[in-house]
Amino acid sequence: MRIEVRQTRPYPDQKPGTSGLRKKTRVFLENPTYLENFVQAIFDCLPDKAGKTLVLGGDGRYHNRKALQTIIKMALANGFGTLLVGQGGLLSTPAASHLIRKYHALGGIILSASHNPGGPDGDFGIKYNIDNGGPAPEKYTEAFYRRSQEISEYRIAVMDDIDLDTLGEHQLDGATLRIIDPVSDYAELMAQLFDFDRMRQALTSGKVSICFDAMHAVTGPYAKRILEGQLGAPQGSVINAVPLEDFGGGHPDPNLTYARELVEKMYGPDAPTLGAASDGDGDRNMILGRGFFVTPSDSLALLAANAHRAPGYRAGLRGVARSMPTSRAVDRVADALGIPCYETPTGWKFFGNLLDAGKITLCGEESFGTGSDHVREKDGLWAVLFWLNIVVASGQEVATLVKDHWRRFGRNYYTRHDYEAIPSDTGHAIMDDLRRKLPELPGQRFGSFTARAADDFSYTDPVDGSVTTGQGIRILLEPEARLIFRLSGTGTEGATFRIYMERYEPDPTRLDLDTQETLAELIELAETLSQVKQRTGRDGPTVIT
Ligand code: VG1
Ligand code: CO
Repeated sequence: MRIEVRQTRPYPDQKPGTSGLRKKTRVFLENPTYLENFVQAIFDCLPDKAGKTLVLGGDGRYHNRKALQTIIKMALANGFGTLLVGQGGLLSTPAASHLIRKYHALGGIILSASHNPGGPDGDFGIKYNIDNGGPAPEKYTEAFYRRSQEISEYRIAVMDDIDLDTLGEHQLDGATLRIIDPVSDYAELMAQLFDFDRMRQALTSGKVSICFDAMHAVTGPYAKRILEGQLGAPQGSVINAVPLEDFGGGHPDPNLTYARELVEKMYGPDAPTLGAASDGDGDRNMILGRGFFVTPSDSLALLAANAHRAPGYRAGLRGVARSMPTSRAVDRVADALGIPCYETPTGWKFFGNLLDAGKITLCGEESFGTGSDHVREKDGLWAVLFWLNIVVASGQEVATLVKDHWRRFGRNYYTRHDYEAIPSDTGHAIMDDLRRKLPELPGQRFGSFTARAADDFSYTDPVDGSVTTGQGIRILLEPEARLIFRLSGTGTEGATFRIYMERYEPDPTRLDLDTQETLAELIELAETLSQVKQRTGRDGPTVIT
C-alpha cells in the first residue's frame, strides 16, 4: 500500500451546519478534492487516531459508494487501525452511532444529506460523529472548518477499490478493514429495549398490524429484518424497502406531504393499527394511527409519559430534553413525573452532553426526531418500535392514546411553516429586523395575546458550560403560546425561514380543533412581525408541518 501526499487548496464554504457539511451533490462532483479536503480537515483535528477504529457508512444515496472508497483510502493513509464499513456502503445514522459505542471506535463518518433528495441534482453530505457516538459538538465542527480554510495537502493510499458488498475482513499493511452486516448489531440492541415476545405475538396473531414506509432509503433492510423477520409482521408490512440511489425519485422526508403512499393507506378503509415512515438516513420518524397523525412534539411527550411500558425504560426516566422550537408538551409530562426538562438549541449535537452525563433519558425535536440514551443520535426505527410496544402493551389505538394524553395534560396545538429557498439576504434581513424589535415586545398586546418575554435564544450547556448564541427568536405569550423564528442550518439553496407556532389549550372540550384554524391568530401575528410574505413575494409557506 503506497501512501501519497497530494497538494490541494482550501474551499471557502466548508462550514458544517446543523448536521454536518451538506451541499448540492454537484458541488462534490464538480470540485475535485472537495470531499478529500473536508475529510482531511477532520482527520487533522483528531490527534490520537493511530491504530484507532473508525466506523464508515452512508444512506446509500448517489455518490455514496464512490465517496466511501475515497474515505477508506484516506483513513488508511491517516493511520487508523481498524475500519468498520457497512455492507453495500450502508449504515443508518443511529446504527452508526451504536457501532461507534459498541466497538469503542474513535468516531465515524456518515455520508448523508438526511431527508433531502439525492441524485446528481440533489444533495449530498458528510458528518463526523465522535467517540460517544454522537454528532461532533461545535468545538469540533468549528475546528474542522478552521482547518479546511488552511489545508494544503491530503493523504491517500493508492490501492484498488474495496469490494463493499462481500462480508468479511481485509488485512491491509497492518490495518484491518471489516465489511460488516449493517443491521445485526442494531437489531440486537432493539431486542434489549422492547418487549419483542409480546410484539411478535400481537403481530403474528393479527391483533395489531403495521405499515412501515422506508421511502426507498436506508431503513428498508433494518425494518425488513426487524419487523417482518424478528417480529413476524406479514410480508409487505414494510413498503418501499429497497434503498435506491435516488430514493425512487422521491423526497425521503417522513411527513404528510412526502410519505404519500403511507398516508393514503392510513386514511383509507384498510388502515393498519400503526403507520410509520423514516427519512434518508434513518434518524427521523413519522407516526400515524388509523386516520390520525401524531405530531412529533406530541410523540415525544407521549413516549415520555408511557416509557414504563417498554422493558428498556421500566426503571423510569432521569430527565428529558427538547430543542427550543419543539412544543412544550413534554415539559408538562416532566413536571408530572417530577423530572427535569432541558431546552436546547436545534440539532442533535446539543443532547450529547446531557445524555453522557446521565441527566436525560429521552429527547426529541419537532422535526420528526426522537431518541434516547441507547445511542447518541435520533433514531427513526427505535421510535416506531417504542410506539408499537406501547400500542401492544396498552391494547389501545394510537388515536385513543393521544387523546387520553391531551385530556390528562392539555394539548399544545403546534405547527411549523417553512419558506424554503428564499434569497439569503432576505432571510438574514428578516431575522435582523426581528432581533431589533425584541426590546420593545415585552408587555405589548397583540389581539388576544400579550408578549410576556422575547429573546434571541442562547444556551449554556449545563455539563461543560459552553455557550451557544443566536439560536432563534423566541416570543413567549400570555395566555400560554409561543412564536419562534429561525433560519435553517441544513439547506443547500438560499435560506429557509422557519416559523414555529404553539398554543396551549387546557379546556377538555376544545381538544379536537383544527390546528391551522386554532393557530390562525398566531400565524397572522407571525406575518405582522416578520413581513415574510411581503418581503419574499410568496403567498404562503412551501411546507407546513
Ligand atoms: C433540521 C431540523 C433539526 C434537525 C436537523 C437535522 O435543521 O430543524 O431539528 O436536527 O434538520 O436533521 P434546520 O437547521 O434545517 O432547521 V436530519 O434528519 O437532517 O439529520
Ligand atoms: Co435524517
